[in-house]
Amino acid sequence: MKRIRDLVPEKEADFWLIAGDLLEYHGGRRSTALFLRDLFASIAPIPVVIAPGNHDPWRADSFYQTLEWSGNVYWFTPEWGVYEFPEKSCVIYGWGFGQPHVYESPLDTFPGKLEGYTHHLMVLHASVLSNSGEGEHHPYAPVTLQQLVQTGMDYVAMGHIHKPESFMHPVKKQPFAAYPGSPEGLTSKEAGERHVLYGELDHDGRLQLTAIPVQSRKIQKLEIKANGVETTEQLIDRMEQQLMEENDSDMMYITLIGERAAHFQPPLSVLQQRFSRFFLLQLTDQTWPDVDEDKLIADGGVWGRWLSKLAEAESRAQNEDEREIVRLAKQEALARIGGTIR
Ligand SMILES: [Mn+2]
Repeated sequence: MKRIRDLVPEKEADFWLIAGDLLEYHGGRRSTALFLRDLFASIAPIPVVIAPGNHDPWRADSFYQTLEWSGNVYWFTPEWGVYEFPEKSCVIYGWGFGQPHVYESPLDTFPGKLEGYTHHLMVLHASVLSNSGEGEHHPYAPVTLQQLVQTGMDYVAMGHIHKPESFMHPVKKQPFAAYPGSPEGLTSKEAGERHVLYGELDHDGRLQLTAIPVQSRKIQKLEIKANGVETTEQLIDRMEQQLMEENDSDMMYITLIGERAAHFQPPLSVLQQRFSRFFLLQLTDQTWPDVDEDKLIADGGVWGRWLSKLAEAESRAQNEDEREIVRLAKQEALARIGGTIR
């Protein structure tokens, strides 16, 4: 949040638009809200314009209403709001959640644009419905792209979806609405750089949107091949080489893959300690041992019979899904068999 705040004077931004889910109504701490209050006050008089979302609805007992915020902080509420900035010939429209669950389109009640201004911006926490009809079953505050276009905005700053996405205006052929995505990765699905969007709107309504990375740490998903590895030291060497350039501050989700020596099982707790320099390290072992299947089957022991049965299952498989299940079962079986080989 501080890095985002610092961008405001650095870019000489006219407005800081925040499209909701800024903090949690349930479990959000007063100290977090006070931190935000001070942060927003520190850039006064530059306006900070906030549209509450489903996690931070505009409720009488929310920090938005119980704390005193500096005069440069503007709120939207479940009634459509309009803030006029005549010195910039700009109007900012917005709507906010009043409670966590809203299944209607807020744009159904949009009162329309004001006359006499050059620039029209909107801040909105909503779900843009995809044309394919995919996505959540009961999306919060569902809006269509068509509805957004009809508002006639130059730009709609959107929140709710953690994955960055921008929407092209069908006539102007330029982005006119966008989700910046979460500025910090929240789960392992939100890997890599995380951004805020910096927008420049010129007098003819041309919009330039730039994604600026702001994350404190990156979530990184990596695969490391353990092919041919026979000792812990060999594996550590290989991991060191691959992780050499990675930042300590990052969160590493590493999957070990490949066919390794049957007698060698990667010692995850040792590796965990060895690479404890990372802020977080989560190791998953998906290697499989180089078991000599033909020999085991020829020997006729219990392992051989297990593998024969899996081979039968594979030949009986009716389609690719079934074959995939057998392959996964075989990998699992080989891993267990490998664990017993000296
Ligand atoms: Mn949300």
